[in-house]
Amino acid sequence: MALRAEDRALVRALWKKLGSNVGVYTTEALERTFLAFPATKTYFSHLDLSPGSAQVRAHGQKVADALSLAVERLDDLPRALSALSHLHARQLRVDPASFQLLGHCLLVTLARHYPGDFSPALHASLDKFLSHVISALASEYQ
Ligand code: HEG
Repeated sequence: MALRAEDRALVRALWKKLGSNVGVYTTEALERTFLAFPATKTYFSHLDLSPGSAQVRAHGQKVADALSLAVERLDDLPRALSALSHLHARQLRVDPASFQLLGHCLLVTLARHYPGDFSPALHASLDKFLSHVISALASEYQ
């Protein structure tokens, strides 16, 4: 489903509000993913995954930067994320089904930190945005 102008506006406004804290929330989303879906930890056996780990925080910041790039390039997501898709598909060999799990945990994290903003409309728009990101990330798997 295409992102409508209203979806883009809501996602961009939320991202503006998150400001420099995007990495804080992606890190929490990663921690939730590892707890709720422990099989995802197998890809990170070379990292320290203990609570508060600096390595998880550093990885969370990388994921945050990729998502912020996606917000900037909503019209061009497959191209913006093609190198990252290639990396996950060919080198990291991450099961693309796990992208949904991280997306879900990010949605929960943002809902928890921004309860007042999290209207059904924002929920729906963020869900669509994350679906677009996930399908762009999955594009190099075919
Ligand atoms: Mg991935 C590295 C983004 C889901 C496993 N991931 C990365 C990097 C980025 C990124 C930007 C760094 C790339 C680089 O160093 O060049 N990841 C990213 C996004 C999403 C995602 C935007 C989904 C929204 N990744 C994801 C999931 C898994 C995973 C669900 C596994 C369950 N990513 C993974 C691994 C690495 C990256 C194992 C390498 C980590 C490292 O060795 O530092």
